[in-house]
Amino acid sequence: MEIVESEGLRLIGIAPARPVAGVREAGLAALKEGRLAGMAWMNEAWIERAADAQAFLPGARSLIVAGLPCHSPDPEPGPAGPTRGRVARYARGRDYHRVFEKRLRRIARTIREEFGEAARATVDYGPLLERPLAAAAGLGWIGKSTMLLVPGAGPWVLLGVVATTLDLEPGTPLRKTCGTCTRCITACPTGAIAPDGHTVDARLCISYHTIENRGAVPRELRAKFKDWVFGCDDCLDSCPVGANRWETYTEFAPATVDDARPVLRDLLALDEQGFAERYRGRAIMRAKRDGLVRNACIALGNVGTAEDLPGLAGALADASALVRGHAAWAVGRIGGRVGAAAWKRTLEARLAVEQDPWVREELRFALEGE
Ligand code: B12
Ligand code: SF4
Ligand code: SF4
Repeated sequence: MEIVESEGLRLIGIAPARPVAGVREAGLAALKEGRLAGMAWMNEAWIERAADAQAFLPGARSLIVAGLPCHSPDPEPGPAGPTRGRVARYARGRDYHRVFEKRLRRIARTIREEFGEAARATVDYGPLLERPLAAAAGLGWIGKSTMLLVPGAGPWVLLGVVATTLDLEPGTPLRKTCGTCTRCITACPTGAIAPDGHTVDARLCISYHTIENRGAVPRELRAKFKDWVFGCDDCLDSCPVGANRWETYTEFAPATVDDARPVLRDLLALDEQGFAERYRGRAIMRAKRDGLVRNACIALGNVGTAEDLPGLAGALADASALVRGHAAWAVGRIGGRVGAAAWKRTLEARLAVEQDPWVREELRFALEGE
């Protein structure tokens, strides 16, 4: 696989381009039981296609599954300073979709040009369920967290696939399991991983809410989000597989402390233009400006201090109702913690002018408590 290795991809495996037994059914069950939450694009037709590589590339015989490592250590901002949030490790540098896709597309082009065979690449959003294919290729095994665990690297590997009509020797699935370990299940702050593992309920998952959810985050979940503002690595961080191996594709590593641990007040101050300037070319764009500022409000509600109240007071007047409602929640939470009296007056003043019924409800909740 010289063409693959020439792209700097070391973690590779080959799967036969056949559906993996049980995967279609597992995907449809997740949809039927509501575990895919509001990801409307993952409908029945998408799952049917994504479970069958023939729908992705008619006549495909082999799937080259590649992994890119993304385990960079946390930069430490120092003991004092403003309140900071946390970004999942995979999203701290350049958008992995772009970085990866470019390489996989070049591989597909080489296959077409040099071998005269068809080839098509995808990373993440293309219609292919990648983890079961990676397991079928022998790249790793699917852990109880539902992450693909690669020996030595653990869950810290991002996946991409090149489907081709080339006939390549497939790998052998590993005979490994998680054994009696249940660390990820215990570590998940919201109970999103099933008690026996192997399924994640996106409705409870911090990663889903901070990245994919375009609406309000259920109030009962917010306090469990800690300081996460984009994605969540708690189940990955708890995994003993690959835990001590810090290896990342250079472009995914944070260049500054702010890439990994953004100052939450700075996020509140972002307008559309500021957001685009700061996050262009990064996976964080997926959350959109209102989503990221909503997430910053939630994180501030959990870890913010009295010094964050003026920024949140500004967010109470944000153009986005989504932001205003979560800012109200955050003001109520910080106010309750620090006991400052002025926060109630801030909320009351906003309630006097607020028109949006949902934001009014959030303001009342913040004022009255549970
Ligand atoms: C939708 C999605 C999400 C959703 C739902 C996640 C979930 N667990 O279902 C949300 C937004 C919550 C999410 C979160 C994250 N995601 Co995501 N996500 C996806 C996406 C687009 C589809 C996954 C999917 O369809 N899930 C639905 C379930 C039903 O399918 P599945 O998990 O793929 O496979 C299951 C079944 O097929 C079944 N199965 C497999 N074989 C068999 C055999 C039998 C017999 C049976 C019965 C069942 C069965 O078990 C599998 C595991 O549960 C993939 C990319 C892709 N195209 O595949 C990335 C992907 C899975 N995500 C990825 C990442 C990195 C993450 C996060 C770590 C990001 C973060 N730090 O915040 C978290 C981790 C959360 C977690 N524990 O899974 C990586 C995972 C890499 C890896 N090493 O596993 C992927 C592959 C993207 C990529 N290209 O790298 N994600
Ligand atoms: S990403 Fe976070 S919330 Fe989602 S399953 Fe893992 S630990 Fe739980
Ligand atoms: S934490 Fe333990 S149970 Fe969870 S995926 Fe890792 S090895 Fe498996």
